[in-house]
Amino acid sequence: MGKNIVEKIFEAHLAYGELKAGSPVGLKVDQVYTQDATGTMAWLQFEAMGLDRVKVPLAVSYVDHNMVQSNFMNPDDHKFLQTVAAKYGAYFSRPGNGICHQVHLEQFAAPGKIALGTDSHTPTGGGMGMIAIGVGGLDAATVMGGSPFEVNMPQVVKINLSGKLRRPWVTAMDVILEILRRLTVKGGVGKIMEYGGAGVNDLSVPERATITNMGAELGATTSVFPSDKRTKFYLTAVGRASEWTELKADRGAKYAEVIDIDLDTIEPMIAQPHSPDNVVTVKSLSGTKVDQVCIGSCTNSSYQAMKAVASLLKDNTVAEGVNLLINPGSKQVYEMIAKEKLTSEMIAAGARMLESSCGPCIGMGGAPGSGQVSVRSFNRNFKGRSGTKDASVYLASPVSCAVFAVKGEIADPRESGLQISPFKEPSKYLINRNFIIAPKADTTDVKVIKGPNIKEVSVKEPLEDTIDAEVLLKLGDNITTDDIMPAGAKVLPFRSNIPAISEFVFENIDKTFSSRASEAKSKGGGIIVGGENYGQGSSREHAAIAPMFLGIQAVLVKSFARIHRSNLINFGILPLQFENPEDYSRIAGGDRLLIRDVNATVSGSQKYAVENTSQGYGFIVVSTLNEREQEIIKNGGLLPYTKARSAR
Ligand code: MIC
Ligand code: SF4
Repeated sequence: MGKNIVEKIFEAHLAYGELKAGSPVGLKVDQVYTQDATGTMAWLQFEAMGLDRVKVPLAVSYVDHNMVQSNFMNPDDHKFLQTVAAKYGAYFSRPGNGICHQVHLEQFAAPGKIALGTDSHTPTGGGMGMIAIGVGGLDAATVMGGSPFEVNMPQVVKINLSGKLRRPWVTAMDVILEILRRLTVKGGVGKIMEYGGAGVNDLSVPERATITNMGAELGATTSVFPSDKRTKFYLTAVGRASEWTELKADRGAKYAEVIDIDLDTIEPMIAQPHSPDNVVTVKSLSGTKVDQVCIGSCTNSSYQAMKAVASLLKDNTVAEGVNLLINPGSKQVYEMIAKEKLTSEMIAAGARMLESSCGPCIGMGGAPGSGQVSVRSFNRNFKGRSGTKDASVYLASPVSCAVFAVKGEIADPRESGLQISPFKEPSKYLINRNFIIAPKADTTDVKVIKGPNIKEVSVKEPLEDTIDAEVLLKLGDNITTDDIMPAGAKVLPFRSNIPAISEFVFENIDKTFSSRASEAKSKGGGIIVGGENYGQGSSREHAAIAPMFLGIQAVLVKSFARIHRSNLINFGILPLQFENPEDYSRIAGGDRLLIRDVNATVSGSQKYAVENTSQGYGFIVVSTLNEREQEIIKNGGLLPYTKARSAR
């Protein structure tokens, strides 16, 4: 029987299990990478395992998020990450070297491999024909410690591309925005998007990477393209031709679903506030005044994107009412555009050039003003993520963004009257690895340096047999990890300090949450109730560790996003779902919920009888834990579970 690409890669890496949708499979992982905002926890957890060296063929520690350095905390984290990488045999990508996903694509991504990253946009590597999956820090640490990575086998959906993009005004960003419009932020949950069809050939690796990167916003486990002559061309151009292998689906390969996209029909698209799937055509918003434009992020900061932007800005001026911020994705991209005098076109037009880092995408600077309109070539526009709660953030391609910056308003780029020079994919990129420190064989003399803000990882007690807890918060659908555990310049410096960061849990939704939770902790703890797709967005495990620290026992929702569900389990919070979604509307904030025989139910029927003792009625909730997850939950999380196993 013909195989699809996902089956081929999974099969070649299978440690245990069966490639049957929904059942757990263990995979041998080739590469693991961390970024600084999630990496400090991941590396502290790795350190706690007591091993001498990482047990994966390649590990990389990147620094790209916490770059504002308004005090000692960020640079202390950087020093820790540098020394811990040196100690345990990982590469270190120095601050300034660029956004992890862009650098990884340039330097390490290779077809046919499996990579994990402690960041939800790790699927960027899918543009290179690899399976690249975003995970929580503890999952990454366990895999670096030599365990296989366990995931429930996703369904494989084929996105069948035909035709050609109408360049230069229509870009890969418009393709993924159109897919988000059709499928929504829940459309990819439990699925891998595998791209195929004749239209694949029209897209370069960086363009494919834009599409797989933002596949994260579909909720998909990952997305992957074939490895073909365009992949070979790119790998050759970045000096890694020997890492190319061909990878394509067999004729007759089976898919759970096939979605057809004709590239010829794609128009410039834009996501409106406050969700990446709230997509319409750019044309339909023509005339909307713009205050800020940001170009960059791991989605759209390649050489190709920057070159297009520079060419549009050439001999133009950023409109009077607009601030334009640009962050090239990597030092290599930056160096290359500087050499070609493209940065001078940007600067001359009035762009404010930022360093190669996440920057405004995660609210590390570049917040828009009150009530302002900001259009960004980024991937997420959740309310408040920019740092300004009442800002209206839109998402569009770098080309569209540059047009808006010059025009001062949203305008169909095709009718803007601006010029853009044709782009030819370079056959040779500038290559400079001087900001990547390679691992050394002998690490005995390396000392790991931890600043005073770096605190040990908190651990939960084993699961209690009775949960009698208060509903501390009742939320709607699509709650993001930015809602649960906000990021931004104020909060991100506390990523290595759980007691301190816990004070910010749900801060943008309910300022009293952390104090109420702390109060409830001694009286049985708290429960959070939510709707569909709870925990969508980032991989930050702080959205589970901090609630755990505050005494949250269970999260009860209609459905979960994948990475967040795993993070809850890893930190011992019971992930529960309504058996009958209609019971959601009966619960009120402040109700007390009572569940008995929790341990037996976790390893038995997984159907829990819940008593709402405040309102006096009962209902059923379920969990869908596989065997390993059941044991993890009972032990109080993955760390105590691992300890218990190794003590056996
Ligand atoms: C994000 O885009 O939200 C982040 C910041 O990159 C997160 C990781 C984090 O919270 O550190 C992600 O996407 O996983
Ligand atoms: Fe960084 Fe933004 Fe990409 Fe997250 S989405 S990795 S914050 S650039």
